[in-house]
Amino acid sequence: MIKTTVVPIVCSILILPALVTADSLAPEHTGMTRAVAVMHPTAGHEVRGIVTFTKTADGVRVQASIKGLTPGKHGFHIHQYGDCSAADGTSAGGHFNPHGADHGGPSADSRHAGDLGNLDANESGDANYDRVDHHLSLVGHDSIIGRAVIIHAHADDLTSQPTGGAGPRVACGVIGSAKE
Ligand SMILES: [Cu+2]
Repeated sequence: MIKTTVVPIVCSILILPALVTADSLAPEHTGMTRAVAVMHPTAGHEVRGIVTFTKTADGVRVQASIKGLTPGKHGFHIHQYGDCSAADGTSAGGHFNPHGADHGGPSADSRHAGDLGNLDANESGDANYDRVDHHLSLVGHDSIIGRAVIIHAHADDLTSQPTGGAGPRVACGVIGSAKE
């Protein structure tokens, strides 16, 4: 009688920690489904806002709400390094481009992973952006976590190499994991 109850208890004590460890290392638990970048102005600018990245069945939904822009289009990219320490934002490096592709627009077949196109600010300098992207990932080798979102002073022409001629950087924000 005693043995039959003790053995299962001992077994669960030994096996449970092993199961928990294996489970937490499983691929579905190492990923994340939401990320956020809080955009801060570079020196001499007043551009601020929030960019969120949400994993959906169809891709990663990118939503941005930005203020303080000049009216019109502004290049909007993910850059390689999550380093906004330089006053002009250049510490974020070039476009995030893990596959060595040419620069292009967001719907181009060949583009940098970080090529999100343009924000389009209204007369008040506000811009909203909402589209589902098929090149971005929140996990693995191509993960955008820990990289930076950059907003530029000028429009991205979507063709000039390697940056679309978007000019100086007016805001920078590091992409971090967010609550699901
Ligand atoms: Cu850029």
